[in-house]
Amino acid sequence: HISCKHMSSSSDVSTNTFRGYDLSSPESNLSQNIASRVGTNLHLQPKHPLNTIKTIIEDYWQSRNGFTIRDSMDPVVPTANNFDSLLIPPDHVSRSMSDTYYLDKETVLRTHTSAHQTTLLNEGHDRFLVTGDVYRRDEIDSSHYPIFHQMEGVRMFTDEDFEALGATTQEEQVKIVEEDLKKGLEGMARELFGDVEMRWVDAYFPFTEPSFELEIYFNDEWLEVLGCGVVHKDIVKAVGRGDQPGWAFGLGLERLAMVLFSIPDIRLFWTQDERFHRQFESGEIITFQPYSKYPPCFKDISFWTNKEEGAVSTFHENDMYEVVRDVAGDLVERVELIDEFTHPKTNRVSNCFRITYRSMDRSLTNEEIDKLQEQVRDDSIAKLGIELR
Ligand code: FA5
Ligand code: MG
Repeated sequence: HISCKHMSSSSDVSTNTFRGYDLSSPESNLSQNIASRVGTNLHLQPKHPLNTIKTIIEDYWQSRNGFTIRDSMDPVVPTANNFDSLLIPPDHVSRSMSDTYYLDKETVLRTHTSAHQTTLLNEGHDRFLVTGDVYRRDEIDSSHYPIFHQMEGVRMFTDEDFEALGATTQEEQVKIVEEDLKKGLEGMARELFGDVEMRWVDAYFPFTEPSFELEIYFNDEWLEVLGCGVVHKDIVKAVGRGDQPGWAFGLGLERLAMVLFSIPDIRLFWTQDERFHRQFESGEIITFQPYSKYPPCFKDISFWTNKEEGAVSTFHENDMYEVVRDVAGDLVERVELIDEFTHPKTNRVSNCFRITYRSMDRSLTNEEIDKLQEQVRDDSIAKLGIELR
């Protein structure tokens, strides 16, 4: 059962601070709504589906080689770890305030578990798995939530490994690392899903070369479940490993769990409803039986953004999603941009967003929804510099 652990987190609404960081500062874009969730650690709650899937994957890798397991590393990290040490360029979109939660200029909520790669390599670990909550400002729908969970795996190779494998040239070694990575991850996917169809897709990450994504065919669709590759040689050098290659992967636990347990909405991982948690008590892979859904309620909001042709635009859709999130929390199911047009004379840009309100656990009253919508309208004016139409 989910405790209210996050109530005791170090966010303080009255001073709008979090662990001493001033969230009202222009250097921060973190809301109390998100800050108060840090430390919930769904992946550590026994029998929670995220914990179950984490355990299956850890057991799989443990049985192949001894991996160091870390699952409680602090999600508050320096930008140096989340971006710089991974060779993510200074102008990369993932660094922008519309995508990432900043506490101050040089401190973020990690956007991926790769943030811990160089720390652990510098500590001397050769094989490790890191699981944790990651944070991204993003759209709102059934498969996107601002907090989700990743598992990172890294395995570095040594001279002895290559001698045993008979690889001498750098090229042969990289090939062997790549094959070991793919074989290991295919085995993991089979462990989870049985006999599934999968495919490798070439990908790009600044911190691996070459890079790949694994997709799994499920419910008539190809689903991207992880990114991976051979650790970039400049990172290997920077952590004092000379030119000995290794591999790394990062996978999304919710994505895998939604497929494995047939969980239809990502918000369900956060519910405290017994009708959800009772089904996972065995700690085994079961098919989730959805309980009755409460009716949705749709509300539209239209406004002139401050985007104008030729002017610097500061309005970003993710800011709108955040306003709705802060007001309605898990009572918002989806926010869609349903209409956008530019006024032919003034060049002003108009947006219309459709908000779907629905609780996972109960029926919402009209009064309650009207109040939420009114607050969304007020906060949009106050925080986004828009003009309601
Ligand atoms: C990364 O985060 C890289 N750090 C992964 C990596 C690690 C690559 C090590 C190479 C070496 P990406 O942003 O694609 O990559 O996310 C990795 C996985 O997290 C995805 O494949 C997906 O399973 C999951 N994921 C990404 N975004 C979301 C989201 N909004 N909601 C749920 N799961 C997500
Ligand atoms: Mg991706």
